[in-house]
Amino acid sequence: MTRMLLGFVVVGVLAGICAAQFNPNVLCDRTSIVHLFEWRWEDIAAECERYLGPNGFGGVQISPPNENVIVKNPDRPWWERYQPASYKICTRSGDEHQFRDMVTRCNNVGVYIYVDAVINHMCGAGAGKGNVSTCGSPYDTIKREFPAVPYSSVDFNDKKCKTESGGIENYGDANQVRDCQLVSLLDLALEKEYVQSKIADYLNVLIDIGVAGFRVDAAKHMWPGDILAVNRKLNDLNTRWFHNGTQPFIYQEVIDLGGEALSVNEYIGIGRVTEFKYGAKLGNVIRKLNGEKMSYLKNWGEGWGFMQSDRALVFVDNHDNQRGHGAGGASILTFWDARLHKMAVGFMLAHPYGFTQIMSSFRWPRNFVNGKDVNDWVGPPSYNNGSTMAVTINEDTTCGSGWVCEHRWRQIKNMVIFRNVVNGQALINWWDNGNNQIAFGRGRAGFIVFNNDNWDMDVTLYTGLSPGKYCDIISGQKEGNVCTGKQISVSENSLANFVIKSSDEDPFVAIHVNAKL
Ligand code: QV4
Ligand code: CA
Repeated sequence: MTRMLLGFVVVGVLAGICAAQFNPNVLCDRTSIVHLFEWRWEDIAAECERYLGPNGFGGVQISPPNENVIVKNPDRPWWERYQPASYKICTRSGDEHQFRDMVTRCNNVGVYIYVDAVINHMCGAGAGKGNVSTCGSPYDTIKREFPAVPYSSVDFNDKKCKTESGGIENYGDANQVRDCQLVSLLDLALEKEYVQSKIADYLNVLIDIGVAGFRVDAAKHMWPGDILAVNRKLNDLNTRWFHNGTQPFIYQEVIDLGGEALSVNEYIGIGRVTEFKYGAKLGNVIRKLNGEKMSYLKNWGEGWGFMQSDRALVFVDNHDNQRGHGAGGASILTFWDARLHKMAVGFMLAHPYGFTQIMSSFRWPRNFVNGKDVNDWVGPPSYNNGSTMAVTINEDTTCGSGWVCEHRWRQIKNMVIFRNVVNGQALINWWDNGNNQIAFGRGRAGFIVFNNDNWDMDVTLYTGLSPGKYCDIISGQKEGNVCTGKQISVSENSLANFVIKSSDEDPFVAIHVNAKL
């Protein structure tokens, strides 16, 4: 209680200082987290130790760890995990023992765990009565009973919702958006102290195990005051890994592309908020849709109508909009458009705006019928019995078995490191050609150049870096005392020549002080 009151004071009085639930809680030389979508806890633990820790990743967003109903039609879709059956830690990703082991091992190498918290609703109304759930907990959606929590009919919003169908019919009505069912998912009465307590109990179990924060799923469908009430009940983080009095990082999923009955501004006092305009607009720019050009990125950030930087959680794509769910539509750049995706992620990680998240996906048999992907539901690589396949690692460090592992792509991994190296440095020395060739520096620590025009680029630019030879971390990287890709010479007066062909595999170049020969 006192802690939250304090939180209020901080928000009100010391605005601008990143405090409490706005702070991602990553180690101070780390600046990004990766969403290991649908990964097993065992694989995440191994990935923290063998890859994420050594390469400077700050943390992992995991898929919902609580028990969900098993959906058989279609066959085990990824989205069944957004249909809770109870708060037991028991899913296709693993059981509680494996979860604890993951959190401990990741925390021990300074890579923290962020839980996708599905607290707006339980499963869909159509699930019926049974115990076909990942841990066998029973449910009865007709009677609205979830005895393993327990929740009963009084804990749902059926009376509060005023639409005839019981579902959200009009997104222009904020009451419907909060009190009615999102795609028939049983909507919890979050204003009830009892419901808030049950949710807080669940989140506190996770906090005590050692997680560092939460993605609040479907936050737009909950009243800000109710989310705040849940936050007030949360414990401080486990002092085995975090400083005394550290609050969980909160980032709320609110899709606000403008023109809705509610806005992200209602949520930025509680914690960070997903800035969905970011990926949608960056996709337009890199795809050159609607006359957009990279030179227009000069005032990227608040200048584009985004929320304030220290409240924003940003990504190029997420698990929804990479497959046509949620918002953003056709402009979103995913691993399916690898070359443009890498440029977008490269730009995001070089630019100081927001707290950055990398998407790490699994491949699915995409199949467009009349413009819609009829396989948008397909779940993670799995065996016939429904269990999720292990992530395998190829000799060249990429992943196998259908796991895409964008975070292991050299260009992306190296840009995660770039962001760490230039952390806190201002964006300076902007240059552009009025079209799609741009360049900018981050203090005297790093410099990046893009050529998204259809012609070759050969320019000499002021980099701000000290003289010497640097390895381009996109076409290669520094290994020992050699560059495996392009090498860039910075002169006595900080100038460097950049040649980027429009046909280059990746038409951008990035250098930083830690990649100097
Ligand atoms: C369907 C119909 C309903 C009908 C119902 C009848 O759509 O109109 O009433 O059948 O039973 C799945 C199905 C969906 C089905 C629903 C209930 O896709 O067709 O309803 O289950 O059975 C994910 C998926 C959803 C999925 C849901 C639950 O994206 O397709 O629904 O999980 O399994 C908005 C929100 C935003 C949301 C985004 C997708 O503002 O909050 O849509 N994003 C988050 C998550 C997302 C998740 C949810 C919210 C729900 O990122 O992954 O939805 O937890 O923009
Ligand atoms: Ca709701």
